Order: sequence, then structure tokens, then C-alpha cells
Amino acid sequence: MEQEAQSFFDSAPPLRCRDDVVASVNRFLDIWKAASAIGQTRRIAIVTSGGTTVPLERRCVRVIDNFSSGSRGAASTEYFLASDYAVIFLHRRQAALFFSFANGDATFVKYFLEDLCSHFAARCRIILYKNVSSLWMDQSGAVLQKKLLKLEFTTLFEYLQILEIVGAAMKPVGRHAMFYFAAAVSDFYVPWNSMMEHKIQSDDGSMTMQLAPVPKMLGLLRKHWAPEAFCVSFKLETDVDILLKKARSSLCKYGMHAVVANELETRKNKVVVVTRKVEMVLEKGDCPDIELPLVNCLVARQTMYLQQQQA
Ligand code: PAZ
Repeated sequence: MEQEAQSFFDSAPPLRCRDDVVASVNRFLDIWKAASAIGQTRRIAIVTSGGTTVPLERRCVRVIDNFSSGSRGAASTEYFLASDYAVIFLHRRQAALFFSFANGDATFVKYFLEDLCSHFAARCRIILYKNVSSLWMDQSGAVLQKKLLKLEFTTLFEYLQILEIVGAAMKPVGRHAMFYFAAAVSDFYVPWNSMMEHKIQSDDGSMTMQLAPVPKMLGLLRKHWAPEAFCVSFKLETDVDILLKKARSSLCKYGMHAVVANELETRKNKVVVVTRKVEMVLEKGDCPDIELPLVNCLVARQTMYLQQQQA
């Protein structure tokens, strides 16, 4: 497995923004280290979000893509920030972004304000809503500079190379790091060294293409990059009959601390958090979205994980 991963990285087209990514991850960690040095150790969530594309040609005209909108990762990022985590948000370019409140479509902020405002009379409610929301928007820039780092990918090659940089950088964060793999990562790809340079021609009619399996990086993360980090992966299926079986299998296979099982049709209303000891069914119920109970559940699991170390 490690050899396959190594040959993936060796043959991948070099990440154009590599130096910028490394520098911004280091700056972000410096702030974390400075806070830790004065006893304010904050947890860091690495949230991956959106789908990776698989290019079919080097001078790329066509790609294989997938359905992921990035809304799970975006909403979860809001909840991690609200739970006082610092967040590295590794997201697909142009996928859903958090704080959609700015566009009049809030999840967390709106829910919070509505709840707060419900305690006041109607006239006060409007004033309070407007003031608090503009205050929030004013402050968010400053808050985000220290607590949030956004990194963008489009292709599978970019995604895995950035993940390697971030993964390895998280080693010193130990159990305070949580990897939350909500991105839909391609299972198959065209290796760079066997990829056509130019646009694939259609003159010969039908076409057959051989795709290689994408090496699994979760094992590398657990073994080498950040062995102490709390790791949560997601398992999506369309066949409910195999969903839990597959989730349990990836829990053991990759040494995850939790696997979130979700089915395509119901994923916005129901998920099952599979851990070694318990399986928890979470439903949206009266919450603004399913990510609220999900993030709360995982934050609590990481707290238990941190306590185990102290015991
Ligand atoms: O991005 P989105 O909100 O549309 O969907 C989220 C999701 C279904 C991609 C995510 O919950 C997930 O299951 N990711 C892992 C998919 C997989 O590779 O099995």
C-alpha cells in the first residue's frame, strides 16, 4: 500500500501552489503553537469537502467527476468553529462554502440568532437580529484569520498532495487534531504517466479506458503522518443493505476512530456513526441540518479520546 502511495506521489504532476500551501499551513500551526505554549491548546479539525475530479488528458479537456456539492463539509466547518476548533478547510474550488449567511442562507448563524431573538418582543427582535448579524459579519474576518485556513483543490492529484502536506504537519498537534473526511474522493484514476497528452480523439468510435485504483491514504495517515490524530471517515453507498457492513470494515481496515455511514438519498436527514464500541443513529429532527448533531457527537467522542490519554 505504501509503495503504491509513493508511486502515486512520485508520478503526480507537481502541485503548482506547493510553497504557498506549506507556508500557510506552517503559519496556521505557528499560531496554534503560540496559543498552546500559554496553555490555550485549541483543537484543530481538518475538514475535507467536495468531490475530486479525475483528468482524462494532461492538457485536460475532459474529467470524471462526482456528485458531491460540498455542503456537508461547509456546514460542519461552521459547527467546528462554533465549538471553538481551529479549522483547516480543504475544499473543492467553487463548491459550497460556509457562512452562506452572507448570501441570506445561514445555517448555524441563523439558527443561533433566531433562537436568541425568540426571547424578545417582535420590534426588539428585528433590531437585535440586524445588529448581531452585522456584528457577526464584521468580526468574522478577524476571527477567521486566526481560526480558519482554506485550501482549494479540483483534481485528485491536487487533493492528495495537499492532504499529505497537511497530514504530516499535524503530527505535533497529536490527539487535538481531528481529520473529518467528508470529501468524495475518486476511487479510480488515470495515472499521470499513462495519460494522453492531447485531447482524446473520437475518430475510432467507441473507446476503452483502463483506470487504476487510487491508493488509500488513510493507512498512511494513521501510521506515519499523524498517528495520534482522531480520524473520522465517511462511507457513502446507494445500497442500504451493504452500508453498515462496509462502514464497519473500513473502521477496522484503516484504523479509524469513527466512520460515518450515509446513504445517498437520505444523507441530509440521517447518518450512522460507527465506532468500535457503539453505533449511533443520528437524525436531523428539529435541528437546522444533520451536521449539527453529527459534529456535536464527534466533538464528544474526541473529548473521550483525549480523556483516555490522561487516564
Ligand atoms: O458534499 P455533499 O454534502 O453533497 O455530500 C457529502 C458526502 C455524501 C460526499 C459525504 O457525506 C460522504 O459520504 N463522503 C465520502 C464518500 C465516499 O467516498 O464514500
